[in-house]
Amino acid sequence: MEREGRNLISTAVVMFWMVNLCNAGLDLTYVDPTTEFAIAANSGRQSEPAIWGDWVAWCERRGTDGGYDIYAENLSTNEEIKLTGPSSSAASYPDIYDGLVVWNDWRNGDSDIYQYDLRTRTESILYSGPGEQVWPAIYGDTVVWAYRDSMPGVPEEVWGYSISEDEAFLISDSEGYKWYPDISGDIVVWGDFRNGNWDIYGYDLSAHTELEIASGPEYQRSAAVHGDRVAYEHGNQGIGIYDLDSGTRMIHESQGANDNIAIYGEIIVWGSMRGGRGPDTDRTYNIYGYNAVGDEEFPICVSPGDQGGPAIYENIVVWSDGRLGGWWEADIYGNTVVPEPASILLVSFGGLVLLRKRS
Ligand SMILES: [Ca+2]
Ligand SMILES: [Ca+2]
Ligand SMILES: [Ca+2]
Repeated sequence: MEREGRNLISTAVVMFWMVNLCNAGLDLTYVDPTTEFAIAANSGRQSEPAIWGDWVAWCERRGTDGGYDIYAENLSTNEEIKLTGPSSSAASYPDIYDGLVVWNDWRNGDSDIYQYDLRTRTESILYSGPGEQVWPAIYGDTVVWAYRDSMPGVPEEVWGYSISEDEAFLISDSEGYKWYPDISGDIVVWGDFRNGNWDIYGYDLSAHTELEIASGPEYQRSAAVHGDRVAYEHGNQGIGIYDLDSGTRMIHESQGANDNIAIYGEIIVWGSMRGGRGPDTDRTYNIYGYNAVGDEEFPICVSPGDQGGPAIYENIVVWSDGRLGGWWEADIYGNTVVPEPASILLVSFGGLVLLRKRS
């Protein structure tokens, strides 16, 4: 009886210690290049992947017809679906949340927002209005996008749309360009040129207040949000991480042109060109990750050719990859972020020591 009690205590102590190890930031992260997998390696160009749950959606220029369509694949069943109907040939920038894929689509002349429900297998228009609605992002009941009067040009407004109320609403029409909005919960973030250089602004949909997230002379254009954490491009010097809850900020120093930031939990991913572009094959775009809790950067894909535009859901990272035929023949690849083997050994070793002490 006493022995059983001791074993229980040992187990509890080991588990407590393992939890503490994780909380102390020792759950280092790692991507094993040998577990990489191709998701869409068709002819033509696959790019701009988005991921939620088992589904990955992307923009595809298949073959040589010049049309751009949206496709999706289920990573568990390998089922692939073409989401855009026959009348579309100019669709791009998909995003996905809980089985609903949204994208911008020029089939009606100017860009509108379309949607495909993977649960009911139906495509429909989500929002059609004059001018160019582009770069949609979705979370729950809300879709956000950037808006410009006409092509070409950089958008100058950020809009939101409530799916349940079938109503669009203005989020920001402040002076200056706006860049790729993202949304998580009630928080919308985007790159903003109102101050004469790129900064990061945001909006709290429940408090109805605008948020100045990052400003100053640095080039801060690409931003992403998940929960309370906003990650953003901090010039060529690194990645900024701003905690909306505590108001604290940290800069992870990482030299290179960092762009296309995405975030899930404590993991931030981005495309980076280090050392400037040149004939040297080392100087191409690669995918890197950063664990904000463990304060550790790790490579996700540094294969030959350009890798860019990553997206992340839980521990799965997907990206567009030009290793085989260059950027215009790019494919979609993915891999998983796992605990680094060394930290698994450390946790196991700690547990072993405690068990031996108790016996
Ligand atoms: Ca339109
Ligand atoms: Ca700035
Ligand atoms: Ca391809």
